Amino acid sequence: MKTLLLTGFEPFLSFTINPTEKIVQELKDEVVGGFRIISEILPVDFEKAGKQLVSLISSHQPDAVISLGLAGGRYKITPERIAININDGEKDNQGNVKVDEPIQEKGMDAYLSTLPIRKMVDLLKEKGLPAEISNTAGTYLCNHVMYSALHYCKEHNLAIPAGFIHIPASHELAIEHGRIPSWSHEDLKRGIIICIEALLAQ
Ligand code: PCA
Repeated sequence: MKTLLLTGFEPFLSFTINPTEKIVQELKDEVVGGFRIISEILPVDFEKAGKQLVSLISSHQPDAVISLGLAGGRYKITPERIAININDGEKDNQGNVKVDEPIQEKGMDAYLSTLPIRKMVDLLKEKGLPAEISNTAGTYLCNHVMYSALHYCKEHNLAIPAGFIHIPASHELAIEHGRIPSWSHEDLKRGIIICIEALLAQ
């Protein structure tokens, strides 16, 4: 059976819960859209996250890769269109601070997602969940891992769909955080299942 590597992130900054963790853990070993799900949680660490994702791709040789991250403050599920060759932003969980650094010294400036992002958004909306393509994954860890996966696939001629989806906060996180838009865990998880099913139509 085909496999799909699905990653989430640990909590970071003021977000005491990362809703991607629970989704990824609950989908572990499930079969979705014809893929058996391989689940992993990545650290919010500039030195480790990209390397860890790349080594998971290399050891599992999945047929598709989807990484998930929390975009606290967003209202919709947002498949990302593009990852840029920049590490920058707030400190990570190890206290590393990056300012305008390239992720790959000789890497391309940017990579476009190879996931069917338009199909994902159309399907999500068809099934009643708000979604739109995002044209920036930022410059923090989510952009970092998306760039790292796409760079690895390009360098190794791996023609598998790979990319990143940002999700809004869960109610559970919103209760702890304060003023932040949120979705139920069930809807977030259903949204991710729909995104995976969109790969079928490829
Ligand atoms: N979101 C952050 C990093 C980890 C996560 O879940 C981001 O958007 O970069």
